[in-house]
Amino acid sequence: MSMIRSDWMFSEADQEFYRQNGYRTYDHFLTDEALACCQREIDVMLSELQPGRDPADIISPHCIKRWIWDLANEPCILDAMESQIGANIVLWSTHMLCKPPGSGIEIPWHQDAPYWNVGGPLPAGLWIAFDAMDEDNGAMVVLPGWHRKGTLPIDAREDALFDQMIAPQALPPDVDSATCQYRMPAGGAGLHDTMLPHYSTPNQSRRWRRVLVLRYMSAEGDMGEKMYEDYRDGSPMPREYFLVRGDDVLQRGLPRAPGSFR
Ligand SMILES: O=C(O)CCC(=O)C(=O)O
Repeated sequence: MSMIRSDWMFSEADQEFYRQNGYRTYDHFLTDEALACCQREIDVMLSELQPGRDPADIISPHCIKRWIWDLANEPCILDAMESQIGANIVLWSTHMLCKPPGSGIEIPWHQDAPYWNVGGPLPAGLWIAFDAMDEDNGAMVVLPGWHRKGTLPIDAREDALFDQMIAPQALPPDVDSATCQYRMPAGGAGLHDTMLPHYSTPNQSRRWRRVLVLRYMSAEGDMGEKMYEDYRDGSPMPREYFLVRGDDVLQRGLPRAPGSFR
């Protein structure tokens, strides 16, 4: 049974809004049953964290957890990606971004694509909310329309995670009044352009803030290397590229699924 509501789609009107603004949010994306199931599964994941690992660390679990793989392969999600980049689609990353009550990292203003060591046509990142999101628990904030400004100058920082923060002078002087903050019930979602500037604050509420971002690309794109860590024991996990729809047009021998879940 699908985890996505049967009435969800990335309609022509949504696509037009997305092209203009660089994002599109939905209050209702996951079914109620899927939301409850995902919440339980995330609790399991949090209980499996390597001792000492911060629950706010970004983790990439699609080769570990079958349910995340299944979610990332939902046909209606792939349809939405296909409408942006064509029929040959690769899943190359998933990011779980949890912020426990009263904590969690601040993610500074950045654009996604310059970080990633991947190239070619990139569809929107799909940001799925497993908790209600608002200004109190560190929901994402975007700068509508700024996906069309190209790569913005960065303020290089020593910070290991986000060393490509957008230089403050590259943002509009009245940036706070030009932003849009994601606000949605648990089970909502948003699509954001990989060039759209965005940030998020720590979670100042007593509630959790748990999000999964799914990232896809065209099978014709450039596929660079990157190392991730298994959140359960810190063991290295090289990035893998999976052909989830269509053809391996450049005949790179792309697998269609992980051989097994770790
Ligand atoms: O969820 C957030 O707070 C930030 C997400 C993000 O930076 C991204 O999806 O690229």
